[in-house]
This record gives sequence, C-alpha cells and structure tokens, in this order.
Amino acid sequence: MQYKWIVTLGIAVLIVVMPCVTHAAGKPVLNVYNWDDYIDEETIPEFEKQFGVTVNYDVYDSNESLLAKLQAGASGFDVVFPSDYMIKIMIQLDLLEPLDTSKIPNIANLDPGLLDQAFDPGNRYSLPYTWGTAGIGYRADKVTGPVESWAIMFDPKYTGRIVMLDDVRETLGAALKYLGYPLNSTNPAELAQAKELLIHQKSIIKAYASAQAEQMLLSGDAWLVHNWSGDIYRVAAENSAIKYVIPKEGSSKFIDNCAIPKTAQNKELAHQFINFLLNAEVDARIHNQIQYLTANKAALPLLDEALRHTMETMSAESAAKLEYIEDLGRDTRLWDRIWTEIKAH
Ligand code: N2P
Repeated sequence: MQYKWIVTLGIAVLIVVMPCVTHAAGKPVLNVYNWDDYIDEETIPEFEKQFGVTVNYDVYDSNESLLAKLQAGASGFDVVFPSDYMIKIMIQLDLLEPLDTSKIPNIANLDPGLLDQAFDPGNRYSLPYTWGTAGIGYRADKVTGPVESWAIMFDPKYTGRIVMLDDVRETLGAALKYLGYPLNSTNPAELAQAKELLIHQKSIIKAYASAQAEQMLLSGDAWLVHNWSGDIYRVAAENSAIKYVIPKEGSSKFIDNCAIPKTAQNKELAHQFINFLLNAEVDARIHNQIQYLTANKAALPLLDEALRHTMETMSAESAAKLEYIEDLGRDTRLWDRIWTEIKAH
C-alpha cells in the first residue's frame, strides 16, 4: 500500500516537473542583462517564440555594477547594455567580444550620427540602443517656484523630498556641474568641493536611488528626483504635474549600447537577439514604452508623437549644455574613493 502511494506520488511529481525540465534543457538559453525599465513586455516573449529559445532576463541599475559582475568572471551573460564610457573601459579590459556585423543586417536601421563614436570607433564591439540625459524630475504641484538649477537639490526647504541617483559618475558629476566645473573633472580641488557639497546634502536627502526613484515621484514621497530622462517621462505620462528639466548649469548625456561579453555562452543567439532588437517595429515599440530616445532611424516614423517631440527638443538642448561621461583612466580611483567617503558619511 505504502509502496503504491510512493509510486503514484512519484509519477504525479514527474508529470508536473517534467515539462519545465524539458523546457529548460531542450531549448537554447540566452542570458540578457539590461538596465531596469529598458524593454517592453512583448519583446522577450516574442523573441522566445520566434526563435524557440528561453531568455533569462535580469536587470542592473549602474554601469559600475555591470562592470563588477563581468570582472568577477564568467557571468553567463550573453547580451549587456553598457553606456558609452563603460564600453571604452570594457574594451580596454578585454571584456567584450568583437561583433560580427554580417549577422546583424538591421544595423542598416541605425542613425549614422550615433555610430562610430570615440568610445568604440567603427562599432567593433557595440551598437547603440538608446540615448538620453540625466536631469531633475519634479512635482510642479508641490515645489514652489521654477526649477531651473541644481541649486534646488541642495535647498533645505525640501528636506526629505529629494532623491539623488546612486551613481558615482552621475551624482558627483551633477555636483561638479552645479559648481561650474567640467562633468569629468579630475582636479582634486574641484572634486573636494563637490564632495563637501554632497556630504552636506546628505542630511536633507530622502535617498540615493537609481531604479524606482521615479516611483517615489509618482507616489508623492519625493518631489525632486535626480534621474534619467526616460524614467521621468514615463511617470510624467501618468501624472501631468511631473516635469523633467535639464538644469541650466548643464548635465550629462549618454548613449547606451548592446554588446556581447567575451565569456558569453551563446554568441550566435546573442547576435540574433541584437538584430531582433534593431528591427524597426520592435525598436519603436520598446522606445514608445520606455520613453528613452532611439538610435534607430527606421523606427522614427513609428514613434508616438510625444516621444518624437522629446527627441527634437533633446537634440537642440544636447549641443549646448550636456557632456558625455568619459573614462577617467587612473583617476577613476580618486572618484571611487570620494564616492565611498560620501556614502559612508
Ligand atoms: C533606465 C536607466 C537609464 C540608463 N532605468 C542610463 N544610462
């Protein structure tokens, strides 16, 4: 009797578990590691279905944490999305696989103006996916007066309502811009001033947060959020009191790119995935949702009116007061030390 029960239970367990096991074992697997909120809901299921594969999709919220994962050894990731300066660093560290562009015919859809950048001449290792800026997202129904300057992020009037990016390059960079210095300064005196400013600011901020900061703006827990453009535009579509501004002192801009780590297990499928992302319809659907700007020229006619408008205003603004984050080389350590001191304070 007992034996029969064990057999019955065993068979029942097999019936339930088997399909999952076959699913995982039987199909090729692609491991994708992307920024949070950087894809729509349909693209991954559609790719899985069309290519008969399983995609493991995971997210990160800073270039530095992506770098740490790749440097720690075989991460298992097949496709990653580093920003401009991080592509340069990863190429130098020999962490990226050269792309075989013969396998990415949709490269023809990309805007030539965003190709062949100094961080990866000839796009040997990366292809652009999105671009955007960092600035201030704010609640116009809570904040009094115009938001034009980084100064408001240091105003004790808003104690407990301010959120800054949890990002060494962006946050120290914003402090430098506020002080009138270059975004990529390596001048110790300028950096010391930026450090003092941020240490002082710690007593009035609600948090350092990169992912989900925009949700605090939406809920009203935060009124002033240092964040990236698309994340703010996404919540602005839900509440018209939410606005995005690039402070008058200037800020950062970025190009985020698809790349394949050297340790990728499935390089063939990784190329197919990148090509899939660069399909004009797929790209437009993704960008209409994530509200970042696209590098895909063929997708432009398929973009929502609001996003097209954002693209135009951004392009005009870009020229004047935005800088790219650059690889700091040996001075990276100085920045890291300062950031650690600020965080520990
Ligand atoms: C999206 C993060 C934007 C990436 N949540 C900034 N490089």
